[in-house]
Amino acid sequence: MASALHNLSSYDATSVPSAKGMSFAIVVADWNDQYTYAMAEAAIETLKKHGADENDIIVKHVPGSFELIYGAAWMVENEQVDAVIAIGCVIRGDTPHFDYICQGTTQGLAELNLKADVPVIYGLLTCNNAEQAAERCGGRLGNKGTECAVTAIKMVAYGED
Ligand code: RBF
Repeated sequence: MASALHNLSSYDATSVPSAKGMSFAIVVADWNDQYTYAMAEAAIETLKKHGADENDIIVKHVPGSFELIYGAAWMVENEQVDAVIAIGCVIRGDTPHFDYICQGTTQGLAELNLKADVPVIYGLLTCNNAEQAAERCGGRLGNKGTECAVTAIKMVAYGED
């Protein structure tokens, strides 16, 4: 499970509780949208596959990953959902900006997780290059969106036990 080469789409479907009656918000960053949209699509498909109704899935966009913090907090505050999935993809560039965005976004989402009444799922890809992103958005390492959806369902069920 800890392997960097873990396939993000491979999981034991029998271990996933039914998502029937559960509601979700997905916040998607538009930066690197060829990757983030693929993740969002996979997340939606996976939630539906496990029984969630399409009408119980809210999708809202933010400009970049850094805005996922506000976007996710807004969802927690304003929408009656059982879990929020934050989806973004940061790709290392020539400046240290990458590190600040990754660190800031991660810290913001972690803090929100502590405060929020519902789970906030961390769907931030932090990649050294576009190839690493492609591998995790439907490529040879699966799709991070699938993993996030499964995690969201399990965390909602965790609170219901
Ligand atoms: N947002 C992302 O989601 N992924 C990125 O790879 C990314 N790279 C950025 C690189 C630079 C130089 C800048 C200025 C912004 C970048 N952003 C990226 C956007 C960031 O998350 C946020 O939207 C902006 O910094 C807000 O002005």
